[in-house]
Amino acid sequence: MKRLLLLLIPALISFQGFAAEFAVGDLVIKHPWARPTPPVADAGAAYFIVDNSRGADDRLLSAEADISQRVELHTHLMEGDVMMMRKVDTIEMPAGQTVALQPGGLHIMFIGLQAPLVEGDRFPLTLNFEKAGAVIVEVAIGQQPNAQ
Ligand SMILES: [Cu+2]
Repeated sequence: MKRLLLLLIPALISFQGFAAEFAVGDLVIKHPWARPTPPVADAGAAYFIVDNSRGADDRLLSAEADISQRVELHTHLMEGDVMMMRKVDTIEMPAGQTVALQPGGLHIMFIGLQAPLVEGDRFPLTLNFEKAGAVIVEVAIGQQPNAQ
């Protein structure tokens, strides 16, 4: 029993250190984050960077989370003079490139939030890539990381 406890301690420490990078196949997903939402907000968004510098062409097919009724892939487009959000079917991850999901651009959209997104909280987000497969990343609710 004592031996088991000793083995568990390093795992707990590394969990508290919180890895802001998540790897799946040749992809590295960096700094998933979401803005806190006001108490009455119905929608929220998450952002991260995907480094595909080592891999072949891939694409993000969908995302899943249990914080909202729907999870969609979105981008921003200019329509006339107005910036509009639009649902997209997939997000391309070209070989040798780094793709940033960031405010004003590509993002993961949560529609029908079950509860407000609270600063300091985290939630799991499943990303389904066509080639690399599925990966669960931990989204940190707070301000945009400096690395972006
Ligand atoms: Cu959106």
